[in-house]
Formats: sequence, structure tokens, C-alpha cells
Amino acid sequence: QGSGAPLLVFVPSAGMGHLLPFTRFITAVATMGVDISVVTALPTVSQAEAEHFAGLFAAFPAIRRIDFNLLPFDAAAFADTEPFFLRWESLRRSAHLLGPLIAAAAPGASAVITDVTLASEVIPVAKNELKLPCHVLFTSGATVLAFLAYFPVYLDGANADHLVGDVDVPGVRRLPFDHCPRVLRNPDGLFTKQFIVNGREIAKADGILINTFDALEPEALIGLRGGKVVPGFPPVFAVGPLKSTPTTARSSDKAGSPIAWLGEQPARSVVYVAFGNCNAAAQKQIREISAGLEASGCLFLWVVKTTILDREDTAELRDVLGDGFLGRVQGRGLVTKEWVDQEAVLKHPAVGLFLSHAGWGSVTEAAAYGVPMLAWPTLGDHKIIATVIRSGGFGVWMEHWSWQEEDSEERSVVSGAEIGEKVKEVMGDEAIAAGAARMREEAAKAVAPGGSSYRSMHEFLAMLS
Ligand code: BUP
Repeated sequence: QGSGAPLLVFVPSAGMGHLLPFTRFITAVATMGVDISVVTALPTVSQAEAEHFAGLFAAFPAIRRIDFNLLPFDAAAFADTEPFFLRWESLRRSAHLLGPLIAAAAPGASAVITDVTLASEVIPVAKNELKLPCHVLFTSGATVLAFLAYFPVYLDGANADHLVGDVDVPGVRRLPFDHCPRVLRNPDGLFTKQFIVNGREIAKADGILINTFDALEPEALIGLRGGKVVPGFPPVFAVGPLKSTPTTARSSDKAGSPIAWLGEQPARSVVYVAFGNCNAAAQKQIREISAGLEASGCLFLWVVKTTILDREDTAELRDVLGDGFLGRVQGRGLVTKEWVDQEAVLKHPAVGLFLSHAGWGSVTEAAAYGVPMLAWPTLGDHKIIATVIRSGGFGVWMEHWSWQEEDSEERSVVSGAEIGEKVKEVMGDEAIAAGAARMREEAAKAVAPGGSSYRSMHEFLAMLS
């Protein structure tokens, strides 16, 4: 401070899918002459986040940490609510403490940058109390942002307090009821309430930063910027794909690691299978996936998760996968429960397909490295994101594949035979491979000097001074 450089105060939320874009953006601007403070709510919900924060502050000692002690939060009233939604609520209920905290710890700040899950609480604190501009770093895609921003307008029109039908986002696309986040069907759900208030408040932000690029989501970016989605919407800065940070890389290429194993495999021969950080598959479905991968005849690297929170995942892989599977696929399949450096995996020339839940982080990484996707959306915004994969021409979305919920007979499991067939088919799909290669070129162009994301980033920085 005092150097004349702008000082940005970041307020990230919980969940690796939220934290990673923050640290990617933070490290990008840290190397562009910006001073940085990061509000850090500790302890984190997941082990992965704890390690990630530690890595960030170790790698960038100049970044200041503002410890944020959350007020006690009684979660008993929210039975059956996902742990990350609960943490967002707890952060939101303590957000009024941020005014004095930031004023004391970061005097002379130029702007506050908040996660969207905290937008309705942090924007008023920043603007009214601290008299600072407030930007939102949106952690999903522009198409999802358009949906979020338009959703309150849709509700007003429908005279409803939750999702009741298809949502036709003006200038972007019509989202059938089934593609919209299932969780919004519950009007009393914590997430629904957060989603609506954040969707209303985000229009008051001074700008929205987003890890996407013009060629990946042209309709959504044009619709948002031209005021078609919501008139008078703040400027949208598409600054992606953001590069990985040194703190992201937690697994090395030492012997036995996934990266070392990939090094021994032929080019584009491996299917990488991962469904994100907070998506625990049911046992029955895990067994079918294993049968499918075995039947596909392809090499594979599979990250298995059986619990939402990594701290609670104590199951043995051998029990989860069933007798004999690991022995049968030895040498052609690597299965792990450990965190892998997914960017290093997707960057690796041996990887030819990504079977994914279509989380936004995963999609931007696959697009950046030109890896074709087979999308199997799990929940939340994943189906909206899957429409982006499809319209971008770099992957296939199996619309009828759903996820068996534990203890639920409601939906059937996707069979191993079908999974195996589809994996083999998409692995050999030349048109999708060409679409993925095209997307990689567009991504590289966007961040190169003069490219759309490069210009957006510089426009944003110019606005700070
Ligand atoms: Br698992 C895993 N290594 O082992 P998404 C994830 N990641 O690097 P989300 C690893 O986490 P939802 C692992 O590269 C990506 O940047 C991955 O973000 C990284 O899904 C991020 O894809 C995952 O947005 O689920 O957030 O886990 O979308 O449901 O919130």
C-alpha cells in the first residue's frame, strides 16, 4: 500500500470450484502490479481448500490474508442441506462484519471482489459502508450468469417464488425446465433463497469478472453486454481461460503418480473420468462405471469420490469397486481417490477424452487444452453448462443419463454396457476431436496479446486506476 498500485480485496466463498477461479484470477493480477488482500474464513469446509489456501499464501507472500472469524451458525434448522450451501449461509450471515474488518485491514483499498454466493451481502457492505466499487467474480459460465441474472425477472413475470417452467433467457437460449438447476424447484430451500437474492443484487455490481472467453459463449456474452438479458446490466469482463496457479499443482509427476502413468501411454489413448469435488456417486452407479470402462477397451484414469466432503471419505477403493476389478484392469486403468492435478492431466497428450460432470472449472480446462468431453451432468448448473459443450462442438452430452441417488429408486442407473459403448464411440469421433482442437486455438487466441480476454483483463485493470 502507498505504492500507487491498486489494492483489491477478494472475498472468496467455499468449495474448490469457487476457490480455484479466485486464486487463478488473484495470481494473474498479482503478476500485473496489483496489491492483494484475501478475506479467509477458517477453518475451511474441505481439506482440499485448506491445503489450497496454505499453498496460495506460501507461494505469494506479498498477498495479505485477512482472517474472517464467522459468527456461530446453527445449521440444525437446515436438515439435509448440502455442507457447502450451509457454509455459504454462514458466510452470508457474518458478512456484516466485513465492513470494519476490511476498513481496518486494507485501508486505501481500490475495490472489493466478491464471490457470487455472497453477492447480496457483500455488495451493500462494499458500496454503502466502505464506499468502494464492488465487482463479482462469477465462478461458472456466462450462460449460467445470464440464467442467474434473468431468473428474478422470470419469477416476477411468472408471479412465482421458484422455478415453474422453461426459462427463455432473452437473447441467449431457452432452457427447458429439466435443464435448470433441480434445487430451484424447492421454493423453501436455502439455495433457492440465496440464488434469488444474489441474482437480484448482482445487477448492482460495478462489474462482473468471468472465467470464460468470447468464442466459448458468444450468445451469452453478447446478450449480457448488450442489455438483452437484463437492461443496464454491469459490464462483463470475460478474462478466461485463466491459467493454473502454482498452488493448484499438488500432485507431482513422481513414480506411480497419475501424471507419470500418463507419460507411459500413447497419445490420445486415455479416458480421464472425474465428476468434480462435491459429487459423490452412489455405489451402484460406481460399479456400472467400472464395468463400462472395462468394457470400453480404452485406457483410463478415474478419480472416484464417495462422499461430498473429502474429510469424510474413508471408504477403501477395493470395497467400492468390487472384487477383482483393480486386478483385472491393472496396467490399463488407474483409479484414485486422491486429489489429482486435473489441469496437468488435461494438458497431457495421452488424454483423449474427458468423461465429466460438466462443472465449469472442468469445462474451461478441457476447452483450453482441446480435450473432447463426454458430459454426464450431475446437479446444479451442470445441464446448462452441458448446453455450452454441445453448442461449442467440443463434446457430447448424454441427455438421458441421470444419476442414481443413494437410497432412491426414482431414477435408474446408467448401465455399464451403455457407458462402455459411448466412451468408445466418442473416443473415435473425429468431428468432436476437431471441435476440441478448434476450441483450444480459440482459447489461446483469447488470452494472447490483443485477444478478447487479454483486452477485457486490461480494460478491467484500467478501470481500477
Ligand atoms: Br476432483 C478434482 N483435482 O482431483 P468444477 C478437481 N480438481 O484439480 P466442482 C482437481 O477442481 P460443482 C481433482 O481442475 C477444477 O478446476 C479441477 O471444478 C479441480 O467442479 C475444479 O469442474 C473443479 O467446476 O463441482 O466445483 O467440483 O461444479 O458441482 O460445484
